[in-house]
Amino acid sequence: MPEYKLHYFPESGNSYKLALMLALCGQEFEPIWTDFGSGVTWTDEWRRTVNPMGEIPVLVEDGVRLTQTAPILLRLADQFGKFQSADDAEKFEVLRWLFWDNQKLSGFMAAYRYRRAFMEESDGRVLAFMKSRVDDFLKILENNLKERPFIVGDRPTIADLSMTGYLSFPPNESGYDLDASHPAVGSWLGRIRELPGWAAPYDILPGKRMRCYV
Ligand SMILES: N[C@@H](CCC(=O)N[C@@H](CS)C(=O)NCC(=O)O)C(=O)O
Repeated sequence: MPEYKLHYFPESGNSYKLALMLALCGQEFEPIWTDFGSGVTWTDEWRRTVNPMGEIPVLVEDGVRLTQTAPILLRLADQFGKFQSADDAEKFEVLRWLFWDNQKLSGFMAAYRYRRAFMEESDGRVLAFMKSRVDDFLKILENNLKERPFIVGDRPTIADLSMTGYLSFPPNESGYDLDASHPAVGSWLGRIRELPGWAAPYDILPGKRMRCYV
């Protein structure tokens, strides 16, 4: 079995995507807590030694550093034979939603939630713009999940694990009570929580937390 180390910080939904996938595949990892709030990932030293893209998470697999959650999830799905697509048509769908999630849902939700909950001051106009984008993306997700139990059909795939990344944290951080505002999304999150081995973000991403202002 490969040996994994995960560079992460507890509030990172992108880190949670990988931690959750590893947990659901029965894999352990060594957590490497990163002081994201202090700006360490912006330093030349961190970028030279950990990730030139300046991003968390970084998964180290048998000493090899891997970044970008979408290709990492694809790789883990192949390695462990779990949460894969059944055929080429489904693979296209999984990729389509992974790209959408990275650019739209997770991309905006991550930045919106971070500014809203973990920054002492935030520009109200920036927050309002980001929220309007997140509102639209959640509507798209809700409509998709009204039609099917999981993102691309009857079974969970890595597209589901990617998209739950930022939606599994306590509701006060994002300000969205999804069970009330987006019932199909809320039910889907419930189905994900029932997967054997599921764990909540702050239970599998341990260590010092950032100050939460909301
Ligand atoms: N597409 C990337 C997104 C990673 C990402 O944006 N990570 C955040 C922390 S959760 C980050 O490091 N942001 C720093 C920045 O945007 O400069 C992935 O899937 O790994």
